[in-house]
Amino acid sequence: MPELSFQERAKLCACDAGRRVFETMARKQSCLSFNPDVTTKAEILETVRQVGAECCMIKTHMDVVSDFDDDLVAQLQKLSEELDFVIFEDRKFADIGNTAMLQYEHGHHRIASWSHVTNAHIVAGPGTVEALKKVGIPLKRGCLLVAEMSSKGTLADGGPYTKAAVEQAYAHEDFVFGFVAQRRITDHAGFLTLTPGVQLQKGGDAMGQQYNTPASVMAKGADIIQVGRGILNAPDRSAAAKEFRKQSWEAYTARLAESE
Ligand code: UP6
Repeated sequence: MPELSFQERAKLCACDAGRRVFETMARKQSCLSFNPDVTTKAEILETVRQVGAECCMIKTHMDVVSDFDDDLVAQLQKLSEELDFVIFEDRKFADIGNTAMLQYEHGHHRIASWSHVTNAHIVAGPGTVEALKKVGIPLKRGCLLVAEMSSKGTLADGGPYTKAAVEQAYAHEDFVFGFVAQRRITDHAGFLTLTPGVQLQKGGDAMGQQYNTPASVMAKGADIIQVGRGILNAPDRSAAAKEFRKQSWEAYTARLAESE
């Protein structure tokens, strides 16, 4: 099947937030999502200001932020407009439908009210995503399903579990627009693949994370490379983000050229 551009794929995506992601990638020429996994509001905003211009998406873990408040959300939203990126709260919902729905809409973080995109595990069965969708659709939100993980020994490793994620995505295309996965897992061009576990050199950390390079994950069908410490711990974050952006965008354009 010929490889389609992100603009063309936006038209095949049935989810409002998903289309916004594809369109942002095309407009900005960026396949880079950065996760500032830091624990204070000031550090998050500082790092996003440093690298947001290079990114199509900023992925957060608000439950690690000690001083989370509404002002952090307001400032992040403002930066998302100024620097043109989509906000993705990596909540990895995994509970029964009713609980996941409450967690998405309520509580300290009220994720659905500000995050364009969130994600979910499929371990509890289809009820999780069905319930999240009830909250997310009226707000034009979107969801990625965690189909494969980057960590050593993961049970989400490409077998029947991963296939079940694809089935759940097809059943909810207006809300689910893709996967967190290590490679492309469906031919449906309206679904997007976001791949975490990316650094400029192959390797890992001391706690089971496994890293591949931008070019190698893009060759396996990643559309967005998810990078955290590869940028966060770099001596010049902005320069590092530029390098990740360049390497992944070049791999994307090469993929398009090869399929012509
Ligand atoms: N993440 C993974 N692997 C997965 C799914 N999600 O690493 O399979 C998330 C982590 C972290 C980020 O929760 O926020 O992606 C990776 O960060 P790092 O680049 O600093 O390892």
